[in-house]
Amino acid sequence: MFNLILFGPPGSGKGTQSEKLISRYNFKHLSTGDLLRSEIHNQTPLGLEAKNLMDKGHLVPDEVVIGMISSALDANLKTNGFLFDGFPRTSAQAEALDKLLELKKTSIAIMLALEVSEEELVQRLLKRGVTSGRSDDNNDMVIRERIAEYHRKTAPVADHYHKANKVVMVQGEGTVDEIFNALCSEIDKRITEINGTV
Ligand code: B4P
Repeated sequence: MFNLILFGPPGSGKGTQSEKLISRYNFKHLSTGDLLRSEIHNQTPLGLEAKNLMDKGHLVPDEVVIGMISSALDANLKTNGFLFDGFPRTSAQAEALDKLLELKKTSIAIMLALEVSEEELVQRLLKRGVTSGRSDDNNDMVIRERIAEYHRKTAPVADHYHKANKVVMVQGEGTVDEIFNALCSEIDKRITEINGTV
């Protein structure tokens, strides 16, 4: 199983690139943002709690997202790899993910971290807010709070994987195809290393 984390601040293109990557590599896509929006759409108690936090630009509690990921892993054991998009977002989530994967006798092969400037992030999210109907995208203050949450709680997650030598930084500004090609080249390199042909 080849498992990868697509990492980066809100609006860095994780969702955009994930769609293309799953179609090329046939990974199982696990996006905690999508899973939470589906709970909100279905008006479940979990969705109502999550919406309240997401609309303020805050993260949803660790136990909620870890529970969602644990169920999703169990439901997809036959995949040839997972693409984690927007997860893990805290150090506690990263530790939980390592343990869940270990139980399944697998691990993270690589973390690809998209680098995008703060002004570009804000512009992209405001632009998406015009058409997406996402309430966390149409307010400059909420977007900046999401970016602040990222610096406070999510950026340290990269250190966790740095220690294991699994992080590769990728330029996240440019055309979608340029960024996609850079991501594919890093994935292909890692697959080759793992297969021991280098
Ligand atoms: P997410 O759904 O994960 O999404 P995101 O951070 O908004 O953005 P992403 O990086 O996927 O951006 P995208 O590709 O779409 O999170 C939403 C919220 O859910 C969080 O704030 C949090 O509250 C909660 N949550 C989710 N996971 C959680 C967790 N694990 N723990 C706790 N809480 C959690 O791109 C954005 C825009 O940029 C798009 O409009 C796109 O078209 C555009 N774009 C993409 N690439 C571009 C490029 N190269 N050039 C120009 N524009 C580009």
